[in-house]
Amino acid sequence: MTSVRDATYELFRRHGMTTMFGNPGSTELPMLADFPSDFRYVLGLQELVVMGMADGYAQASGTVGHANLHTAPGVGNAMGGIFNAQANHAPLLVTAGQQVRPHIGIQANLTNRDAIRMPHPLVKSSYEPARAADVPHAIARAIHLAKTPPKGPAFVSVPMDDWDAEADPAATDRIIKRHVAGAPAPDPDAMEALAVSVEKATRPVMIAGPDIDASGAWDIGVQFAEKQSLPVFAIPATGGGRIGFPEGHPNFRGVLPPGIAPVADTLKGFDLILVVGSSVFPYYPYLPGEYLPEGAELVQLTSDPEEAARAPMGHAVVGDVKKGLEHLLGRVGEADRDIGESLPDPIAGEEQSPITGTAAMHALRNAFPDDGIVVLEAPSSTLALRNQLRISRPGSYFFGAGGGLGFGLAAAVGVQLAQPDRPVVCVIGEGSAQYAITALWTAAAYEVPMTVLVLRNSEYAILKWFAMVEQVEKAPGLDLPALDTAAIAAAYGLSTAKVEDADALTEALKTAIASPGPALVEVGIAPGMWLF
Ligand SMILES: Cc1ncc(C[n+]2csc(CCOP(=O)(O)OP(=O)(O)O)c2C)c(N)n1
Repeated sequence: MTSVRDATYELFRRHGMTTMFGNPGSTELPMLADFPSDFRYVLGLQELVVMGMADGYAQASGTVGHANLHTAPGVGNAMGGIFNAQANHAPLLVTAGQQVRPHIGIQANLTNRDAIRMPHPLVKSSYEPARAADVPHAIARAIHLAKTPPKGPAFVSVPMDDWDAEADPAATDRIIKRHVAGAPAPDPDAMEALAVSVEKATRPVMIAGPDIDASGAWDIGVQFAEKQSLPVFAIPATGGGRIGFPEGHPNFRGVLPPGIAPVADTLKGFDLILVVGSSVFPYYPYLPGEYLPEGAELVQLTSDPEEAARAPMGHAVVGDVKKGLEHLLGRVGEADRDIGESLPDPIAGEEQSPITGTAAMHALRNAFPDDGIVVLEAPSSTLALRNQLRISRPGSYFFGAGGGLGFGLAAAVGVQLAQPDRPVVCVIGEGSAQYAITALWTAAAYEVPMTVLVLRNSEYAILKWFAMVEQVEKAPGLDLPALDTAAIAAAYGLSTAKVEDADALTEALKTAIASPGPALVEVGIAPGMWLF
């Protein structure tokens, strides 16, 4: 007899999903029984961490990530991470345990009484199979959905007595062998019209979004921008989970500001705004005004019909971003437009003590290896990092596009596991680090050689900036005195260093990046918003 468990693990094998991130409970143990030796289980100590690790792993490996959660309370803990995963378009299978079937009706302890509804608005699908024999099919369905654009998390709740039940061999065989190919190309007529618009435009501009990198279109985007002499901006940093264009490229013009009016202001003078692989736009805070500068037309190319439908202005073409850019590249001729000056080289700014966020990011620049990957969650230094590092390789930047803290440390573990040969540096505020601090335990326990750079400004600096924007005075809870993140990390088993000046920071980072195990460097920085 083939059990539901054996059939499901075979399904995972077929999809290359042999790494499982989880936090086990009694309701998950039957799934984990006789855990096959060709699988790797990565233990997270809390479900938000499990989600972030699986999210980073999925995005950086290009496979479907798998997060296995404890029943209702575990799904509850994971919800912020599920929110982030949908904003990141991270292809994720999220499974959760459930009480044995005879216990569900009487709502015995730990029953998830409405398992399907619980994660509902945040996932592409949410399902609990009607029969044990349907479990492999339900999980296959979730995997296919998770990896079909727009990618995202799909949820399956599995009653714990299902795993030892007998699978239907014929059905299982059919299900395991299925492929679902799905990255539909945009409509050729719409692409033809777009190509004509680009060629006709006097001052076109490209706005690069995260799906360029995620769809593997990095080089094609660069070739297209060069062929048509397009200046390129990145979408606002608040919502871009990945970088879509090399930020050290001569055509790169910077990161768009995040508010409605400032975006229109920055794009003044352009007549065609081509947004590729992004929503339009992940605005925040609310800074109302005109959405577009006068005389400008906007066209968005996105794989996500929902992103296309909800945009407040312009037109949209829905379809695979890589295929869309390939179409444009093949169709347009060379254009020699005057696109003005490249960005000046980043500078560290004047020395001061404590150092600025800008100086800290400059120090990181001086230590950052060519093949390095950044995972970022340092709100008041986000722009300083972008403007100092000018990351210019694909797959080298991951950011929690949803804005839910708890992504950074956890995702860094997953990214490093997916990319063991590339140095991963997680740059994180000391406040943000606390949301998923137990990810440090996983990094130490599994000898994940990532580096963590903690920026300590002893406050929630970004919230003080928001208080100014929102004209809020005397709000409590914005200071963080006496958080000793290095001491916490040492207790979890990381090697640690604490530094206060820029040169020492560069040296400490070089040592940490070269070290074979996980290492954390904490630096004191001045409070404030660091934009350059
Ligand atoms: C789950 C969650 N809770 C609360 C917030 C609100 N929030 C946004 S930024 C921030 C402060 C981050 O502090 P820190 O990491 O020290 O960075 P800094 O602002 O000082 O740069 C908070 C609490 C959030 N984004 N997500």
